[in-house]
Amino acid sequence: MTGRPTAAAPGTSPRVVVVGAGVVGCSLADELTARGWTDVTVLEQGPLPAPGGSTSHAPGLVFQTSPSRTLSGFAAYTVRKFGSLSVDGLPCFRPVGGLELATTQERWADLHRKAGLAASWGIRAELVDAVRCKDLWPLLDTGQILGGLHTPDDGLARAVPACRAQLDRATRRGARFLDRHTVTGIERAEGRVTGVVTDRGAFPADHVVSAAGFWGPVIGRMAGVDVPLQPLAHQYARTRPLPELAGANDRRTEASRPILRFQDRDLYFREHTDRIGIGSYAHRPLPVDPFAVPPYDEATAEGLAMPSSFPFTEEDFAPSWQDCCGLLPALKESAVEEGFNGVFSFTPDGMPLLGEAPALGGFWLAEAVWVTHSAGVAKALAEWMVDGRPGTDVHDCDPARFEDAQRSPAYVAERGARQFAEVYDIVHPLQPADEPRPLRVSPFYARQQELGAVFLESGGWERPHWYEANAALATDLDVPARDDWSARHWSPVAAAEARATRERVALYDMTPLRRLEVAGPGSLGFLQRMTSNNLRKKPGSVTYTLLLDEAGGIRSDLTVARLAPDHFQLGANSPADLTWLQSHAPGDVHIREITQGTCCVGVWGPLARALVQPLTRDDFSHEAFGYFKARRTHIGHVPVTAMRLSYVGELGWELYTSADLGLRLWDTLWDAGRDLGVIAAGRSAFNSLRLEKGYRAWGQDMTTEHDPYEAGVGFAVRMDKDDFVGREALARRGPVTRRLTALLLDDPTAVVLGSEPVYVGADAAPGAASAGYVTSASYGYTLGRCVAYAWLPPLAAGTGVAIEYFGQRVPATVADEPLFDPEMTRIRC
Ligand code: FAD
Ligand code: THG
Repeated sequence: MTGRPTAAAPGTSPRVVVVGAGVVGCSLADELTARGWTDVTVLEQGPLPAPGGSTSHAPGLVFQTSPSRTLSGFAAYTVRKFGSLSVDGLPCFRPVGGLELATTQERWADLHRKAGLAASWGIRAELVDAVRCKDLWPLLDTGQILGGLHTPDDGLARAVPACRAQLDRATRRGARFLDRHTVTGIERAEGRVTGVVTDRGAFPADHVVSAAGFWGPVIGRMAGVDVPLQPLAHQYARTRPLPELAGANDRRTEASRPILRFQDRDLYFREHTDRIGIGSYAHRPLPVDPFAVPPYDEATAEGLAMPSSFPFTEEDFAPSWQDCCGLLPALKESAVEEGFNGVFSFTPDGMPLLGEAPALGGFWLAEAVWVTHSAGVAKALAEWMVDGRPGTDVHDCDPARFEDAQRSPAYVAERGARQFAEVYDIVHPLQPADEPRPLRVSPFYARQQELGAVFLESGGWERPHWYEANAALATDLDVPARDDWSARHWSPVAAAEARATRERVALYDMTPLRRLEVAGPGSLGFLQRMTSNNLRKKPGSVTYTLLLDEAGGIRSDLTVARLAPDHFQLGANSPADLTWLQSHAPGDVHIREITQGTCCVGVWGPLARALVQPLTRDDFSHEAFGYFKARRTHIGHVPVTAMRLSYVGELGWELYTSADLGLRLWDTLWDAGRDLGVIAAGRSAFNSLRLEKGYRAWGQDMTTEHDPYEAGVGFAVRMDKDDFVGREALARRGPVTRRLTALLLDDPTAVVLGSEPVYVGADAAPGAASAGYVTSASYGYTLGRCVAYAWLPPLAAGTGVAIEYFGQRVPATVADEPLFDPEMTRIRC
């Protein structure tokens, strides 16, 4: 309901149709009816209670810890909820614990990192030695095991009973579950859904939720909505009964030993009474066309157990069987008794698709969701539908997160297959995909290549992280050596680029920065209402401001340049900013994205004025062109919009022009800067400089879960201006109980990267609950120390804390902000 009115009359429960009665559809019906939306119809093509989707055969392993805080939170809720549900006297979740094994040094190090992630997100986890691994799993051959990560609260979800428990409860509250109803069409009028057509009649609806699992793209096509997921088959096998397990498990509860992961061989295991179940991601990707999957009756008539289960391809499993026998020698005397290739969904970035489709009001997606995350996803979506926003930050699940260029079937297929292959890989947070690249490039790309740019990818864009052409500048710098992990996708050349920016001048490619144009007579009033700062200023002014939600949470931070009375240019963050603004805009306001077709270069450093002034007839002095001002001008032959601001905290301008003139702009600046020692600088230096200056990165440092005051951007809120979204909630807010806190690492050679747990109090024991977690971090080359921002309870400057990095406690100190140039002397000059 992102701002759009629902079609239901006030006081009545809107009519919701959910497509699919897998674990997601059943959870959602439960969560919606629990919130008073009782007019819920769940339509399912197969027969209940096991209609034949991915849920019907899911072995139900729930490992909660993930690099994503959002996903870990979803999983924790699933554990709590399923643990409280029971069917026929048996709980729907068995907390047998989880055990991840390391057989390589790299994995062992990674499990230390993972223990840190668990602590950051509040999940119990303990590193254990090989002996303890064998206590937990007596069938293990410990010969090759270096150690394990034991997570006592992980376990087995019983997916089909969990469906039944939630279905029964939702039914008691008024929901209907209609099986053997195949959805064949989605009805729409004036940009909203109005109903669903099935082979057995039509169902009018105010909201339709596609919880159709890997059939999502099929339902999406009926609604004219892209559902960027790729179904892939994944092998699951069960052994014959093992004498070693005879009597080990209760036939009803099936398992007692921890769910087990052997990621170095892409395998996982669980018990089925006296058999072992084995899942493998080791095989070649096996993509499935969701449009070609046979319906239930046809599939079962052809001998398939269900539509989502394809015949086991033994040759794909054979190498894994050897690995299984190596790990669990008892298997040498056994064999696979039955197996199948089960289908489920993979998205280009591995995250679910959760939220309202931007193009169709009232059409919601809850797709590409694991059993693990299902209850958490359902809760968030139900909150979003009923209250207008989810209770936790879900921006990285929003279907609007993908750019147009990331929605092609070819892209989704390639990236989906890669996600499959990487499920158990050790993936560095900066690690880029290999294909399809390059996809989006700025007009400066050719020059960047000539300068030896090392590109990483984000949002489809090629982004230089540093330039090998600057390597010579780094040779005389004393840059601390790094450990193997933090040295990946990094170079000491970044230090030289940061230094050149602080001492001379550098060009930064800002083309991927999302740009929106807002125009029309209602523009000022609209932007005043949508954002927190006061924009009622003369044309030519730029304002840093926030998009808040109704609860006062930070949806985005923007720069807004008033170029003419009714014409604004916005510097934005995610694609969701555009859809949010568009969904609220009155008829006399036109919003469009101008990122594509334009470009931007940041010219920053103490010599920026010396570089730019000779290229223009306009006066670029501080008096004539002040800080946070904008104007149209020419740089040589190139018409530009110049904005005097800098995310790196130095004197300079962002220069915008159309894409066709971009190369000319770059060359003009480059030639003019030669005598000044201009360099091109990349994202690695950029991130370091912005953290020294204390500038927050939306999505990483702050999200809708945070209000502006705790996030340290309260200066961008003007409570005394006209009313704006979120104002009321901010007026009612309580005292600040946590703060985005600047930390400086004490040891000048230490680094952390982000998502690490932070402990307060020197005596915090290993395994103790962390006080908070790092949001972003970078070495500060000017400060000579690593800077980390972290969410923590309010702490006085000077307080000592410890950040856990690969199991080591790294001392750090709470610092006053900003760490660099608090007087703004470098930027306002
Ligand atoms: P589904 O269960 O597929 O439900 C979607 C439903 O929509 C289906 O019942 C389908 O019939 C119905 N539908 C589709 N089209 C229509 C239509 N046109 N009209 C009406 N109804 C329609 N996850 C874990 O968390 N842990 C695990 O250990 C795990 N192991 C797995 C092992 C295997 C072998 C596989 C294949 C998957 C595994 N998964 C696991 C993933 C997990 O099973 C799925 O992600 C999850 O079950 C998806 O649930 P869902 O409700 O979204 O989809
Ligand atoms: N440039 C432009 N737009 C942007 C960004 C950008 N929009 C998205 C994102 N980046 C916004 N983030 C910031 C963060 C800080 C500043 C600018 C954009 C900044 N802040 C000053 C400060 O906090 O001292 C000025 C604040 C003020 O005067 O109100 O410069 O990089 N175009």
